[in-house]
Amino acid sequence: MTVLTRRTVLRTLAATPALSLIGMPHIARAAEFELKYGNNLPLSHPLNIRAQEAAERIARESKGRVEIKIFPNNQLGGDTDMLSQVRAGGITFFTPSALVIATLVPVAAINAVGFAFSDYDQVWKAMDGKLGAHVREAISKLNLFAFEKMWDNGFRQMTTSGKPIEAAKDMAGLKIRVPVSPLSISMFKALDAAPASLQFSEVYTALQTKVVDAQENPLPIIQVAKLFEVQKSCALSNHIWDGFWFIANGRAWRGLPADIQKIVSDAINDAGVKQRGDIKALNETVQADLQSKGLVFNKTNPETFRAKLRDAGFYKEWQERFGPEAWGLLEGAVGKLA
Ligand code: X2X
Repeated sequence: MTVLTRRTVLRTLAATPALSLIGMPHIARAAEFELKYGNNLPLSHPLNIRAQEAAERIARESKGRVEIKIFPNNQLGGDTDMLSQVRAGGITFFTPSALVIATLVPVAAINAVGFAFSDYDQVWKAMDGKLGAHVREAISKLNLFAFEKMWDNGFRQMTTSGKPIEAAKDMAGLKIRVPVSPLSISMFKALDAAPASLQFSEVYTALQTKVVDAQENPLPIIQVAKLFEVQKSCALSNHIWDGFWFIANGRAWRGLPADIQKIVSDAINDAGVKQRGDIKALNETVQADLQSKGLVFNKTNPETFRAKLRDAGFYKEWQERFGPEAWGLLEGAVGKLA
């Protein structure tokens, strides 16, 4: 039998986690619902800042029953991997861009038709209205749940390490990275460029090693992912409006009690609306910031791009691929396209 001297007692106490000394009620318990959320953006992007806030609100309002663990910046793999994981239930939440979820749900790319939206008023009216509802319905058929409020990625702009892009003719033969999305490939082929699909996780290195010369993304992404370090000029083309759908694995979502579902969806949708405001505010300052870091900006002539897309049959092709209902909803929001 061990005789407990004062010394051994002290040593034992010192090696024991503090919480267990205080007693049972204080021992940290695992949350009843531990939900994982993966995304492809750096922590400093408004999407991650607002998602973190939503996770804290959800923990508070559910009194600790729900814990959402965020895996930012492609920690769990690229977009294609996270899309499989959210379908299989390995993660509960994912925020694919409309372009990316369109590999599963083709109609989801409808908001990304080239030069369709002219401003944010049109965007949010359509995505908070019938067009967004139509896409969410299609997403739900794949046993995924899409929260009502779409999050903002932004109007996409083109950057290059070569000569500036000013008009459609400058696209000829341009090796440009685009997301893994049929619409992006089709659009840049119609512009006579040489598009290559890469997951976002690979973009910085692909530009740095000159596997591609150009890429296209909204300015806040170019800023937080530091793409200005490996690109020279930026053409303000506004060629696609892109947003993120906040989606959940359908089975995991339906498995949550109704009161928890309400807490989670209220927090996520509110955070989404705030995130739109963050991007709007960022849009006021981001160009000056990128300029100060050496990126050279130029305007483009959008009519040359539109004419080229029209002549190449891009609008006609996608009108057929999306079908009359979705195309009608898009044109209802933005006017005639084809
Ligand atoms: O991959 C991209 O370019 C990004 C970050 O904009 C998307 O998620 C589509």
